[in-house]
Amino acid sequence: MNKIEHIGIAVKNLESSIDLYQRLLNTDCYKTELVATENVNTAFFKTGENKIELLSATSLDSTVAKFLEKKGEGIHHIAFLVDDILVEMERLKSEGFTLLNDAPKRGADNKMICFVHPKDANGVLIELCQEIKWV
Ligand code: CMX
Repeated sequence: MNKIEHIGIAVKNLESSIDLYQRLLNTDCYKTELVATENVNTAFFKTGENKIELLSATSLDSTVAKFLEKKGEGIHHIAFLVDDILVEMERLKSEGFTLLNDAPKRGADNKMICFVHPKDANGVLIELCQEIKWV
């Protein structure tokens, strides 16, 4: 795996959290995006080379809504950039990790994504992501 691509933070109220993180990081949110397939609204910040993704739920059955109910607001996942998501998924499967999707799916910020179950990673939800290249 390559560098950490972003850290995802689950928040109850995206609008007020955008304002809070703008003041905290002293930088503007550069993008908001609805990811309908994941039932989340997202907002992205850049700090140097690093990215923060704020996530709020768009429905009660969203995985983020469940997370907020169980654990409250806070770090939801760590995303790693990979060169080839299919190769990395095969490697992790062969190492015995539980992948939460059989095939890469389209995530926020122009990425193909796949998740590793937090039970297999010391309680941390891991996301693999690969930039979608348009031809
Ligand atoms: N980080 C750490 N632990 C988590 C977690 C998270 N983000 N989400 C759930 N868990 C824990 C739960 O607390 C629970 O722990 P206990 O068994 O100790 O209570 C355990 O994982 C299983 O949770 P669950 O409630 O039984 O199952 P869920 O229905 O909540 O599903 C998970 C959990 C990880 C399988 C589901 O959240 C999932 O598929 N996540 C991947 C997709 C996703 O999170 N999408 C939103 C982000 C999209 C984006 O970034 O664009």
